[in-house]
This record gives sequence, C-alpha cells and structure tokens, in this order.
Amino acid sequence: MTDLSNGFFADGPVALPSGGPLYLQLKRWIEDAIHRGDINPGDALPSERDLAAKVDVSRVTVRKAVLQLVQDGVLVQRHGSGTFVAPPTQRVEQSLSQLTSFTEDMARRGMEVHAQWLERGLYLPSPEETIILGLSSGDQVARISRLRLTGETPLAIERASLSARVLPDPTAIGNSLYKHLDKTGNRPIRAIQRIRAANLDEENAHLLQVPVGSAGLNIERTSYLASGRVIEFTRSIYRGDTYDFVAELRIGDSPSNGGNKP
Ligand code: 16G
Repeated sequence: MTDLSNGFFADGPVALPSGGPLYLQLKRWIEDAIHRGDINPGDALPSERDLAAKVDVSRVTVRKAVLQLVQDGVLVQRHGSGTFVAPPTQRVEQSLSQLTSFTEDMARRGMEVHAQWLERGLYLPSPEETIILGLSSGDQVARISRLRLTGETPLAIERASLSARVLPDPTAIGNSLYKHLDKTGNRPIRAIQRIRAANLDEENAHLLQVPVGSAGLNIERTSYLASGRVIEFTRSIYRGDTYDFVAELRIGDSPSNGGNKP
C-alpha cells in the first residue's frame, strides 16, 4: 500500500477535471499528473480503497479508471505488489538522410515489426491523390493503411496511396511495401518528407494506445522513382514518445568559412 502522507497523493483537496463520467474524470486526473511529472514511471498508485477515499469516489469508479489506464499502457499492474506508472517506451532513432522502409529501420535495431491492417483496396482517387501521384482520368488509387507495431507496442499509423497501375493488388504486399516495390522494379530512390507536430485525436490516440491529446508527429512522405515520377504518397502519424528523427548537418558553402574549401 502506498504512503499517502507525502508526495502527490498527499496533496489535497482533489479537483477532478470536469465533464464526462466520473471514472473518465479520474482517469484524466491521473494522466495529467503523469504528464506534468507529478508522478513518474515506477511510482506506485495508492490502493483502490485509499484512492477512492482520497478522491471521494466509489471503488468501482477507481477500478474502471485504473483498468482503462492499464489497457492504454499508462499504468502497469504487478500481481501482489500493486499498480505503478508504466516505464517510458524505448525510443527509436530514425535517420533523416537515408531513404529506408519501416521494416528495414526496425530490422537494423533487431526489432521485429508487424502490421495491423486498417484499410487496403482500390478506390477512386481524391483530387489531392490525383495531383500528387500524377494520375490520369479513370485511374484508380491503391490505398494501404496500417498500424505498425513492434511486439505489443504500436509505433505508427501509415496511410499510403499509390497508383493502382503500380500496385494493382494491394493485398499482395506482405509485410513490407518497399520490398514489394523492389520486386516489381518500383522502389523509390528519393523522397521529400515533411514533419509536423500534432496532438493526437481520439481515433489515432486509441490506435496508438496513448491518451487523447498526446504529442505525435505527422509525417508526409512523397517518394520518387529515378524517372522523376511520384510512386508513393504516405501520411504517417508517429508516437511522439517513441521516435527521434535525427539529421546529420554539415557546414555549407559561405564566405565566412572560405567557401568550405577542403
Ligand atoms: C516508412 C515510410 C513510409 C513507407 C514505409 C514502407 C516514414 C515516415 N515513412 O515508414 O512512407 O511507406 O516506410 O515500409 O519513414 P515497409 O516497407 O516496411 O512497408
């Protein structure tokens, strides 16, 4: 049982965030405390009974809030010893100078990935897809949306669009889109990537198993063949707590460094 006489849980009185059912208010109160750093990975939560008394809610309400936080990966329960704030997820570094696939990035780290399909099929293209992929009228677009996971941990959601001419059967790609494009002679050799900060909405937060509003990275990748033709347009959402994008910077040509002469 946790000592309630000092630390965050000793502070009082408790003011739950307003709105929604009581267990969700309690859940948000705990999440907010973790985000602020008032309670940290490894810290124990008070027992169900103590927390119920402290917050002035029923034990059933506490149980429901804790259960959801465990399912979201925010808390962990250890049999016999209690409930704790979950350890932070291992961060992954991805180079911004190499055009690699998700599968290759993870394999290099000895991590095995798998995908949960969210959507795959042929569709009428949106005006945006028509322009970016350079489609002609009557062309279809192949869309593949995947949740990418390592073990039980979701890392990213990727929604890719390609011309149906290069991917007539979106079910044929197996585990790796780039491996499939390689086999068919369509692997991109260059890409432009745009990265933006985002707070995750309910749908994406749920898929990535993080609290709604958590930090995420919205990434758009437009990939090109050697011919200059766009082969892939992918919108990805990466969990902000698992990814570091790393770029190598070199001093450029400028009068102040003597034109960067060797
Ligand atoms: C990367 C790419 C994505 C590409 C995917 C292919 C980013 C932000 N995105 O995740 O555009 O479609 O790799 O991976 O890096 P795969 O070959 O494992 O399916």
